[in-house]
Amino acid sequence: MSTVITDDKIPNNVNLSGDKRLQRALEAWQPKFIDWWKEMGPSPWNAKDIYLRTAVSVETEGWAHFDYVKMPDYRWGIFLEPKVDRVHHFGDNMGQPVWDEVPGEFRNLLRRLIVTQGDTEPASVEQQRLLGETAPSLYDLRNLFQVNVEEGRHLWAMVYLLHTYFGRDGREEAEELLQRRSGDADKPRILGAFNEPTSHWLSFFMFTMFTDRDGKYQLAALAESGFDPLARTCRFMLTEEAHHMFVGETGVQRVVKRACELIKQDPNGDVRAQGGVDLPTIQKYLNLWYTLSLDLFGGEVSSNAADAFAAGLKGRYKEARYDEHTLVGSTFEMDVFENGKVVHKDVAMRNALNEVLRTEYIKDCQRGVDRWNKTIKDEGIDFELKLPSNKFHRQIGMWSTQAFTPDGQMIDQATFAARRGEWLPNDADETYIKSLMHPVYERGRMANWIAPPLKGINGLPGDFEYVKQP
Ligand code: BYC
Repeated sequence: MSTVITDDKIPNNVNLSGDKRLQRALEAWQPKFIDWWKEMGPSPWNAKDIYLRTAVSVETEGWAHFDYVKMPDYRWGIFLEPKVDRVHHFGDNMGQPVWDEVPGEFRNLLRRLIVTQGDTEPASVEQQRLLGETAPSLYDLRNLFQVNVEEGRHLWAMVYLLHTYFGRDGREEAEELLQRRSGDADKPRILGAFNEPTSHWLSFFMFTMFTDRDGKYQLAALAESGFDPLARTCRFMLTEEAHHMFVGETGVQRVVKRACELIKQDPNGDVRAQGGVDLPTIQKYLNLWYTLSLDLFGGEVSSNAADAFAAGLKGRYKEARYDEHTLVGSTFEMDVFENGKVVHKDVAMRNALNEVLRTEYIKDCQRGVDRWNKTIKDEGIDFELKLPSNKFHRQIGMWSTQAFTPDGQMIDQATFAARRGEWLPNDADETYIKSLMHPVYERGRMANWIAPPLKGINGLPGDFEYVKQP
């Protein structure tokens, strides 16, 4: 099962050629995917040689191959972690063998989870499609494309599941994944953050820091699934996801570092006067992308989450760390919004599982922000970046009906509207950040608003020609 077939049209370790019908169906989807890539991906760069990592197996050592490749020729493959004996380890079916086929009663629930996951992948490529015009260096340009092609592979991963296990419905869903468009009024992507513009590199770094990190937590929860093909698929996707968050966290860290350097260079400590991104503006973009990403965990109290856990389809982050796995009768202590007031109370655990996952995610985000603050401190600057309250600027869930300040104070909507531009990027901030975005495509050079990376990709130097120039 783990043998990789690379000479097929679609590289895979799932013995695709052993199921001719499925192989034909996926080979029929492949040109539609390529058409979508050419229309909605980073099209002007399709003819360039990019130094990319391609997944070639699921072995821990040596799973990736690095070489120059033109993006439309990227070998998007289907890779599942090898099958091992597993039983349901949470929910109502604890101890029963995991499923290799979709159980009829959970078909819709499972399809919805897979389609929602799949929809985010092409959405992010669409959101980022124009960033190649303004990358701050060849290193960053290459990282953008690495993230893009791997999101494409993650789409393949979900499409494989839809085609293999959901028959005609699955094939229709796979078509629709290529038809919805990020930000389109008539056929938007499913989840909020994936319809937001990512129109410059500061947003890209915040997106890969915060939104890709939602991906880590959602994939980890699905990697626990009692639907074994989904679990095995998501486990391998997590391997690739780590680099995306690295791009985000170190990207922001480099912008922060440069801001600190420019504070010291300017007689008035004015970063903008020196052509950099000032720390208060970085805070606003952090506020924006963090809160958009908090929404991706769904409502705080959710019967969907309870159903998915009970069925054994979606677990908690690293389920094995917990002592109890049925969660019947247990509760989670959290803030809820009741009769216009914030109340701290116990909520039935199964219904609180979106909040449980979000709580783990928040801790992980905080670790990243702590590292950014260490950079600021090491530069000798007195400033601290902060994660805003989980109630601030929410559009999904119980906090979405009420306005809050970034430190969690309840306020009326008029006050929020009047102060919004202090907390979230305003038009002037957007205009300013966009004014900094000019391509820097000479080897080893970096835009003025960002510090160089500590090291290059795959042990190569920072001034390597990551994207071949004509
Ligand atoms: N925007 O019971 P509720 C990634 C909908 S990112 C719009 O509160 P539930 C990646 C919800 O669909 C990871 N709608 O929440 C990152 C439902 O609608 P219906 C993606 C939203 O269902 C970067 C209704 O509100 N993976 O991989 O428990 C680059 C009530 O829902 C939103 C997944 O999301 C929203 N933010 O949880 C590339 C995993 N939130 O059904 C990739 C799969 C909720 O009533 N998805 N709604 O019409 C899930 O597990 C769940 O669908 C969610 C929602 C966690 C998203």
